[in-house]
Amino acid sequence: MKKFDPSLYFITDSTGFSEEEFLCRVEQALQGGATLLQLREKNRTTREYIDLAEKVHAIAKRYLVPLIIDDRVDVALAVDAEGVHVGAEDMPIATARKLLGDDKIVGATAKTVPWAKEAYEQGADYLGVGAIFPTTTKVKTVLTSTDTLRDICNAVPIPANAIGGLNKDNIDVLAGIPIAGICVVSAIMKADDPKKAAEELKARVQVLGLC
Ligand code: TZP
Ligand code: MG
Repeated sequence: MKKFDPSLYFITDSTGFSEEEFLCRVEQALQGGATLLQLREKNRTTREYIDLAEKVHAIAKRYLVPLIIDDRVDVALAVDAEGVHVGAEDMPIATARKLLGDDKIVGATAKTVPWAKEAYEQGADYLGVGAIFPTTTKVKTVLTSTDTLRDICNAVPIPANAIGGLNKDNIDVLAGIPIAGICVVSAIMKADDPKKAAEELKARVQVLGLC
């Protein structure tokens, strides 16, 4: 089984940034200690997605951080990324697994216990659970309670991460829930100083003993 550390999972959003600024922010997040990286692009052509993924992968490799591609198994294969993340409307987990093989990471979104169990049975390596708080990131989601998050963590043997509106000032609500980590977009992506933001989140995650 591939090894990865989901404790501070940074998911990107390049909206509004020049490519240079975006890549700089990704690198700063890794310098600040992000342990897992997801490239999440919604408005690019396949060619543009692959081009950006290659650049992001080159940076991630320098920090020994696995790169997960949101949604697009073809893009993950094209750049030999370490994995893919699929949601409810994306390719089925079992199909992604079949295409990527056992050595790659396949992550999935889960909002209920039955859904989480199904994802595990289909071969998911980790789960993203949320949104815990309302989010300003463009996504089709509903809120998931911390009780459901706890139930999911206890129902499956794979790591489950909390996601959605999380930042250093509100992650205390996760204390005592056996999550494997947190996923954040805005808290790092839109921070004045992404490196400092990642460092602060990492410290908070460690102090709270969340992971
Ligand atoms: N899935 C559920 S919430 C979310 C995704 C992709 C977005 C999280 O973004 P943010 O900015 O950390 O709230
Ligand atoms: Mg998706």
